[in-house]
Amino acid sequence: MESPGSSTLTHSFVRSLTGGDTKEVRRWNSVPAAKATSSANPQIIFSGIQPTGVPHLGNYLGALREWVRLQDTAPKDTRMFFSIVDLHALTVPQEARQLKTWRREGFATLLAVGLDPSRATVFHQSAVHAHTELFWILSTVASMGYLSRMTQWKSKLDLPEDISLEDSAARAKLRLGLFSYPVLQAADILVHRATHVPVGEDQRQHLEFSRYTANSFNHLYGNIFPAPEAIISPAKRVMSLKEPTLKMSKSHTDKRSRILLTDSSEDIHKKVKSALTDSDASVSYDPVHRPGVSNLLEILSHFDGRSCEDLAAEYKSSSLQSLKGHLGSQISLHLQPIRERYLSLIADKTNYLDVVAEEGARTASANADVTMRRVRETLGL
Ligand code: AQP
Repeated sequence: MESPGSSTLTHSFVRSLTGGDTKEVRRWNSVPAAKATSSANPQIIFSGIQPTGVPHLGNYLGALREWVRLQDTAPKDTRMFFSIVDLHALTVPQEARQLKTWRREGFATLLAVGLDPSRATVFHQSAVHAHTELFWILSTVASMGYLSRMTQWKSKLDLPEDISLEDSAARAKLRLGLFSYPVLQAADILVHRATHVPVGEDQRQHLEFSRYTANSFNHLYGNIFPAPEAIISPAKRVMSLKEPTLKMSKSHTDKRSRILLTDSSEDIHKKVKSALTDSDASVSYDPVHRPGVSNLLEILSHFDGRSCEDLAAEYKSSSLQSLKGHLGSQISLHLQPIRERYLSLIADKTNYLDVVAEEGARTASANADVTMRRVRETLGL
């Protein structure tokens, strides 16, 4: 078992995670050197994605692409667990047949983007029962006050951010599962003794809650859990193509607001072409006053590697239309092999996806059981 807080990554590994972002590197380097990576103390990476629709470009740039980058660059003894977190999807009502399809499509997408089951464990959350057992145990230490201040339950219910649990509208709409969602997320992470969790910026608050809950448990019962560190992708928040002040999301009612990893080149071009910008036909990078065109530049920079300012300077003398055309081509080019792999995995008749999922669940269960044995013993169960 890793000692709590032992979470330093090597310098070059971190640089590759952050695309050379020195601020992030400094943050990593500020962790005490005495606890640096060694084979006696390997890192464990965990992350998940909800099967609430086909993953989109925001999920890809904010999470999935980073997972693959970690898989390909992490030290050999780093263990990795990536999950289709299907129990989380139940925090809003789901139609059973639709959820079943999305679970399978989500799983195929994780393999299509490049996760390699011989290197990373890929599994469905509901197939590993230790997640829900630890959820219950952590809920006995989780702070209600902290949960009530979190934003996700409010945004999912279309309630204002400053609403409190005392409000009658909140009490009428709120269900326990949606409210306690961050506790299950903490259990997902802690049951695997994860030291690092690669996510998009929107998950930072949940990661802080996981660290807080791990500390609360450790304080009461002794050092069981490492405090997990967030690895925030350089693509912190990819915005909606139709409402560029909101993040791109699977559940937005307008399908043209997101580019799916399975979209054809024609669909990608159409969606980028119809992206909402403003009345100014020129190109400049100004996220506050020009969120639409700035979002397009940001997406392009995540594929191109150049800064948004450099790209804006290049497109200053040409048109917004040519920026959109180039962006559509770049996205199509990058997503085409993913789409092809995805289509062949979904069409496969050999039960390959089921076999990988079963094997993943076995490996993840074995790892989670190590934690649960220790937790049960500590609690006297
Ligand atoms: N727009 C985004 N930009 C950057 N990262 C994003 N992520 C999601 N949207 C963006 C990251 O993707 C990972 C998986 O997210 P999720 O599916 O578990 O949940 P979510 O954040 O709630 O994603 P959606 O698409 O908005 O789903 P719905 O509509 O169902 O709520 C996470 O690491 C997340 O940060």
